[in-house]
Amino acid sequence: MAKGLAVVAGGGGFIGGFLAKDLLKQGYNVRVVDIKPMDDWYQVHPEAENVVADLKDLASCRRAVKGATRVYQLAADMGGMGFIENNKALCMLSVLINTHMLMAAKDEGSIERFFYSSSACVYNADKQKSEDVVPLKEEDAYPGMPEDGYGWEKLFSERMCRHFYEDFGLETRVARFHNVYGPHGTWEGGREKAPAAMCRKIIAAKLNGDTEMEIWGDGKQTRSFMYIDDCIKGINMFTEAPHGEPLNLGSDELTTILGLAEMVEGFAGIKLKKNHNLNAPKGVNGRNSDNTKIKQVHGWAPGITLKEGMKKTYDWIYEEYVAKYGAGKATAKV
Ligand code: NAD
Ligand code: GDC
Repeated sequence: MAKGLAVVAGGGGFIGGFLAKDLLKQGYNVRVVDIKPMDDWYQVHPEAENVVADLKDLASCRRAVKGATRVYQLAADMGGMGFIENNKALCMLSVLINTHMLMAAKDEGSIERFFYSSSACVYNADKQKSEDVVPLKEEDAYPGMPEDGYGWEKLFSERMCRHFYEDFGLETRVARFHNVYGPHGTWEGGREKAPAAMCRKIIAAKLNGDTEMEIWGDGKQTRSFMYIDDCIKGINMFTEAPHGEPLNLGSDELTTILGLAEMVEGFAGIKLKKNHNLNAPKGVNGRNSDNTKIKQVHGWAPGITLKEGMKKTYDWIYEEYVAKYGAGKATAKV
C-alpha cells in the first residue's frame, strides 16, 4: 500500500531528481513536474508519473497537486552566481511558482506537508563581507538585505509559507539550502555552481593539455558546500518534523574557492596556473552555515566531507565530459 502521492515540483532538476528517487524508495507514489522537456531532465524515474508543465501557471499547479498528500516545491529559475547575478528578473519570477503552488496546495485540501527549498542567499549581505565569515545563524536573515533578485524572492516566499501556515493551516516546512553539489547536476552552460565549474575546468585542462584555468574573483572567497545525500536526508527530516522557523541546511566545512580548485587538481593529478577574473560574478566574500539550531532541533547536521563528495562529483563529471567531448583535444568552452 503506497504511502500516498508525493509531488516533486522541479523534479527534472538536480536536487529534485534525487528526491523523487528517494521518495519512491520510501514507498510513495511520486508525481514529478518540470518545465523542461523530459530529455533534459537529470534523472527520469519510469515508476513515477512524469509531467512537463509550467508551474508559473496556476491551473498547471492545481493539476500538479491533485490528489497529493505531500508537495516538495523545488521548481525555480536559478543557478550559480553566473546565472543569478545576470538574471535578477527571471529569478524573481519564481515567485509566481511559489505563490501558485501554495494557493493550489491550500485549495486542494489533502496536502499534509508542503516543503519549500529556500536558500542561504536570503542572508544579510553585511554579514558576509569577510572571507573569515562568522557562520550564519537563522536570525541573520534580518534586517533583510538578501542577494539581489534571487535572494529577495526566496525571502519573500519563505514568508508566504509562514503566512499560509498561520492563516490557512497549510503545513509548510522551509529549509535554507547552502550550495548543494553532487553528480547528476548542472556542470556547464552558465547555471553551474563553483564545485561543478571547478571540476569541468580542470577536467578540460587535463584532457586538452592546458596549463592554466580561470577562477572568478581572487579565490580567497569562502563557502561551504553540502553534498546531495545530506541535502536529501535533511529534506526528509525537516518535512517530518513539527512546523518551525526556516533552518539552515548546509555544511559547516569552510573552504576557499582556491582551496576547492586545488582539491580538484589533486583528483586530476595536475597543477594549473590560476588566472583570476576579478570582473566575474563573485557573490559574497564569505558564507558558512551555523548548524547550532539544526542540531538542537534534529540532533543531526550535514557531515559528508567536501573531499568525499567532490571526488564522486569529479568522477561523474569526468565521465559526462568525455562522453560529450571525447578524451582528446576538446573544443568545450571552459
Ligand atoms: P535546478 O535548476 O537543477 O532545478 C530546478 C528545476 O526547476 C529545473 O529543472 C527547472 O527546469 C525547474 N523549473 C524552473 N522553472 C519552472 C517552471 N516555471 N515550472 C516547472 N519547473 C520549473 O536547481 P536545484 O539545484 O535542483 O535546486 C532546487 C531548488 O533548491 C531550487 O528552488 C533552488 O532555488 C533551491 N536551492 C538550490 C541550491 C543549490 O545549491 N543547488 C541552493 C539553495 C537553494
Ligand atoms: O556560483 P557559486 O557556487 O554560487 O559561486 C561560489 C563562489 O565561487 C563565487 O564567489 C564565485 O565567484 C566563485 N567562482 C570561482 N570560479 C566558476 O567558474 C567560478 N563558476 C562559478 N559558478 N563560481 C565560481 C549560490 C547561488 C545558488 C544558491 C547558493 C546557496 O551562490 O548561486 O543559487 O542560492 O548560493 O548557498 P554562490 O555560493 O556564490
